[in-house]
Amino acid sequence: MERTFVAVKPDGVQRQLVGEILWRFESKGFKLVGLKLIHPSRELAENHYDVHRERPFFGSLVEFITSGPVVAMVWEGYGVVASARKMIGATNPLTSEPGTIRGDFGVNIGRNLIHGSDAVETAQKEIALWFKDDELVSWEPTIKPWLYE
Ligand code: 3AN
Repeated sequence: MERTFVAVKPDGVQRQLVGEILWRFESKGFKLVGLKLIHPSRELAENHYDVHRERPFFGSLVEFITSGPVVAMVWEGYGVVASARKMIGATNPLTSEPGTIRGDFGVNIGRNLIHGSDAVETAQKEIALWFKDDELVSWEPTIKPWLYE
């Protein structure tokens, strides 16, 4: 069973899209196993975006992600890493497909609302960076939903 890291960025929180975004992942059938509101430190933001350190937008990216609270979450389910990326949409919201989160709610690449891990390995690293072990909860629904064969 896979897990992925998803974060509603400060623009998504301030535009009050947290409920909408949670709803999309819940109703798709993924299981919430971690959730917190956190104002990220510069150190956390720089670690999270380490692969972009040499990119021209690194400074403004870190500035933005540390500018306010972020909703950090971990979702679990079969194929959740790739599926979450699909639900989130392309990096630039102007070209993200309608029906995706960025495609439905965004217009600017620097304000693209949400982050989702790009691969299973990245997800493991990001989950470990943002969450302590005891902040993640493994649970089984009492009533089995009709999601899987
Ligand atoms: P994604 O979040 O779709 O995986 P990445 O990993 O390529 O996209 O980029 C990480 C973040 O950096 C994006 N979510 C976006 O906020 C920002 N970013 C990427 N490319 C640009 C760009 N050309 N100009 C400004 N910000 C960018």
